[in-house]
Amino acid sequence: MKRNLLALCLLLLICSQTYGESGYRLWLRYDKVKDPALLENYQRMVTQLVFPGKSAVLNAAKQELKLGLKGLLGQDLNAAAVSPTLSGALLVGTPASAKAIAALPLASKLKALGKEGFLIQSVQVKGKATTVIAANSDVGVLYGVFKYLQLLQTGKPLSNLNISSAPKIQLRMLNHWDNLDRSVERGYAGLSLWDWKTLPDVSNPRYRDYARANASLGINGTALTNVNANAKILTKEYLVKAAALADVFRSYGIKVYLTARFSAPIEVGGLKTADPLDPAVRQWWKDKTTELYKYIPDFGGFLVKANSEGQPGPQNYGRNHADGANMLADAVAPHGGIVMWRAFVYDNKVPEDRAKQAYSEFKPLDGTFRKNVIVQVKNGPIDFQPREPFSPLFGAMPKTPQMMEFQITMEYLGQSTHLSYLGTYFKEVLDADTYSKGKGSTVARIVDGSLDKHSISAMAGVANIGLDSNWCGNIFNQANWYVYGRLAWDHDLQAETIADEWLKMTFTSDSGFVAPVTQMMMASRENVVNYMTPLGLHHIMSEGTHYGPGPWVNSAERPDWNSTYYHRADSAGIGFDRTSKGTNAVAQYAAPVREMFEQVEKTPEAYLLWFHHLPWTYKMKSGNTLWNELVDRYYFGVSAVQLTRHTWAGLEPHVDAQRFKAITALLERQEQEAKWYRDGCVLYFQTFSKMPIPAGYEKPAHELAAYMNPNFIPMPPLPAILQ
Ligand code: BDP
Repeated sequence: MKRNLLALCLLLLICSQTYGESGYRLWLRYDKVKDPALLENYQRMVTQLVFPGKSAVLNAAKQELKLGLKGLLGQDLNAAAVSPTLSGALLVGTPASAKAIAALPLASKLKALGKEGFLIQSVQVKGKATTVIAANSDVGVLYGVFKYLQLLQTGKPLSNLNISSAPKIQLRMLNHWDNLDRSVERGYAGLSLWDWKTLPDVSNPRYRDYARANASLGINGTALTNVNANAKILTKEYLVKAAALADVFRSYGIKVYLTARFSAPIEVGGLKTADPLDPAVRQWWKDKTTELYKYIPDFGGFLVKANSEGQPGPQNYGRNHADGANMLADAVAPHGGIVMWRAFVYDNKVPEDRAKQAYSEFKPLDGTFRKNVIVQVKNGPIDFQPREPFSPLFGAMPKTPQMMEFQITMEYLGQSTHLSYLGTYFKEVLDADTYSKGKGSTVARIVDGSLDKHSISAMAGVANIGLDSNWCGNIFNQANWYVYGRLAWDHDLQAETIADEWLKMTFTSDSGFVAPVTQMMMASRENVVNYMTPLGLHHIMSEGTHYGPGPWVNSAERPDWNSTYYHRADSAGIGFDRTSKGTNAVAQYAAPVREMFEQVEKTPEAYLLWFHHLPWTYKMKSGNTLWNELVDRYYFGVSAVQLTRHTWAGLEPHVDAQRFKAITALLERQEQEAKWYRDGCVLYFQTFSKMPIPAGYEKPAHELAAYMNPNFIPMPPLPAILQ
């Protein structure tokens, strides 16, 4: 009997560890504080919970706080008191929910925090040392609670607190490219979380955990469905399912948005046309929207991809993007909804550089959109490449609010197998100066609405989340969800600070771990750029899957899906001439950015081949020829991944076995695949340059033909015994 019990306990322990260390808990692990002195100090500082109020959001906040305190400090506090009676009380709420907060002199501070901000402050209440977490709204309280738990998770002091924080951007969105059959377009972490079959009857607890994770970052909107939309989502059958999700998310301050297929009036409405100026079509959208708001009273609005990559849109009827967007905007306006209209448009029938097309179509429409339309612009002019200059649309439409679309799912950066921390990428774009209104007109200031004084502002990240037990396919990809959310809240934060925070919450606060891994993360995206698309190369990946090298792709269904369209390598040189002598895409940027990209000597080398076609012997700043520099970068990218692997291998004592092994295996794979990109690209470009790979570099393992074979699989060399 005793032995059975022991075996059972052992089994339970193993199971809980297996599950626990799979990565499911993300950065909300709440394991007990390890350092005994710190734990004791925290326990002394948190003796009582004063958290009145009963709204759904406050209940969610309370539940989270209790869960966190129980896990981190081992304290099971009840929240019954209405006013602090002990030193070390934690007083939480709004002036409306907690009398003790209303009685504190916080009014002016709270005023500055707006709807969603919060403060965490050390105060005295009737002589008792108290920490107050206060906000103007219940959701602000929830955000404050997460911030407070983060302080404990990251080992920060709890005395003399004086924190206040408010989001710089109003709508902080995730875009899920999830289909109704649960496949996820460009998803690399398993099936969609949304189980359309069992909704609305079954509410998977995972929906709540998803909402918790988002709320911990301040994400307050989620577009549930793919931009390549299915009109069925707008039928009653699916609206009740979406409503069930909205019911779960509401307690975490998250609104639901849906993608609207432009031809829905025909496909599910039975009309003959979807012409946005047709009165019957306009009425259909109004009625549909009214119906929708019956199911989801706080529905956020529509996200639309129109006249892009074969999707229907207003241009099918000779109308423009504003006609289409405004029709939907009129339908949602009475309910307080908005329309996020994407500017990701290009057409191979238009004989113009693809990089110029979004600007050419949208800029002339500036000032013609309704107030509740926001134009959603991808970070660069092409398509989420490992590196792109910022899109010239940012700043070019001052009368129209523009939102950022980042891609968290790394379609072009190694998907879920390569380590590439996107914090540095997002910052590079947000901090870029467009000069649209002179120096200091950063992309971030356009997106947060401050530069042109817009009343709505938004940012979207294409989600990397799926049913995988660790949510993102790779533990390190959780950091990309995390950093996206943190920057959407505050784009002034540094990528490094956020990496440090995430590591401490996700793994451990040991500096022997955090310091080297932060460095690994900070370098990781540049490594990917180096072994995939150095010096401004872009869109040279394999066709369709977008995984693996494919600079040779030249027979895609559309010319602008060919790699050769982008790199333009020939015996004279390589690169896309977008200067005034070429396609003149540079003219879409404001001065002096335009001049910088026009002149080869002024163009940062990171963007060189994006804007210039240069001879193989062109002399680089390093003194190298362009060819040698290109090869150097490719090889450097691989060595940097080797270094990363090496660093990681030394960190085993700091990490649980399950996550250590998973990451080790993926880094090994990344190294093999980095060589695959490097060798495929270098050998292919060599057929034009006719120049040798400089001495000292290892030779590619195969001939070019092997890499060009679509069935090529990059594998580590077999152990001698199996060869
Ligand atoms: C491209 C993806 C494609 C998306 C498209 C988009 O390859 O699957 O539908 O972007 O953003 O990068 O609409």
